[in-house]
Amino acid sequence: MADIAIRQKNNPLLSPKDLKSSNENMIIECLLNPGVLEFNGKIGLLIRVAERTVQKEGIISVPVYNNKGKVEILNFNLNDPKLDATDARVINYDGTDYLTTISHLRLLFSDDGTTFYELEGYPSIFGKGKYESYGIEDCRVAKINDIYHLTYTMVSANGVGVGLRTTKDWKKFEKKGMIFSPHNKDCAIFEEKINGKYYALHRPSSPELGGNYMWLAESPDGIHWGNHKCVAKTREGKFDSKRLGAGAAPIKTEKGWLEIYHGATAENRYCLGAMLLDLDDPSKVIARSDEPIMEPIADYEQTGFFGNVVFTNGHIVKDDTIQIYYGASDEFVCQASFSIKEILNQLNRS
Ligand code: MAN
Repeated sequence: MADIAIRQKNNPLLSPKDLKSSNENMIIECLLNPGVLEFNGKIGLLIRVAERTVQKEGIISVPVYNNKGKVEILNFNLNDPKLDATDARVINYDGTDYLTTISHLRLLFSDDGTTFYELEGYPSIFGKGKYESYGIEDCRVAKINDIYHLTYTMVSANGVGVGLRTTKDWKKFEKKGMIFSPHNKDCAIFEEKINGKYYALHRPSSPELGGNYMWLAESPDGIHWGNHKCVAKTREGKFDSKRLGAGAAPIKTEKGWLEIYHGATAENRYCLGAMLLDLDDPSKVIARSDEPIMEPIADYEQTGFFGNVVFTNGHIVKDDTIQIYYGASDEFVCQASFSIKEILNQLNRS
């Protein structure tokens, strides 16, 4: 079997019932896909909290932020022929897509890596303005020198793009705006410069010609990005046949930059794979897993808000161990570990 993840026995570490909703009109539907950071000797998870409005019989209600940053609720009749509500994550009404939940990012800390708590004084991060009116999601955290770079998905009716905010203390944040315009997500910035330039993996989507492929961009300042190159495409018949996207910042090893990524099939089965990028020129892929290094096989990975999903965008690396935090079934936050050596061995065999 290809799955080489060692799952934490206390999984799931966090479930929707473990946190309080952001206000009394909302209920937490899912906790998922945390960004991971180390700060003041603690491990921090920047968890995506997806909330939904309380539902009434015969009606589907969806939340959106208005221009003032307040949640507004839109109601649609379930038997309205203009409504398509077949996907748990997104509905379509008369040609417009709406998310069934709206996400914000909540910071939790831990001293042992498995028990997490909220600390007063560290605010949640909410979407604001017309490019985040459907919320913000799936944040990657890259620490460059002493500055944390947060790259996250900005969601609105205008499309899905990548936003950047920076912070040093997790209390004050600087907004740098949208760094990759729609449709784009899954952006992971490398934590050190290569030959004097910043690099980032990102995932534009080009449905008519091309696909959901992983790209690399470079930048002189970490804010303005160019010289885009396509580094990895979907592969027919494999676990990443429909889409793939970067996880967290690539890990520097002797053999190259190791990137753990997610790959999905047309049936929306999300697995994790790995690829190795050249240390000097990360647009060159040296090796890539033929089979996933992790698959949704535990019951909490198969059943939940959106089942058959393991999705990671955050980890801690200690010597040979990568401790990933991941979203399972788009509902739970879990943890698993990999040996770097073992991943590299598996890549060699591919
Ligand atoms: C999207 C991602 C995640 C989510 C998966 C699975 O591609 O952006 O937010 O976990 O779908 O639903």
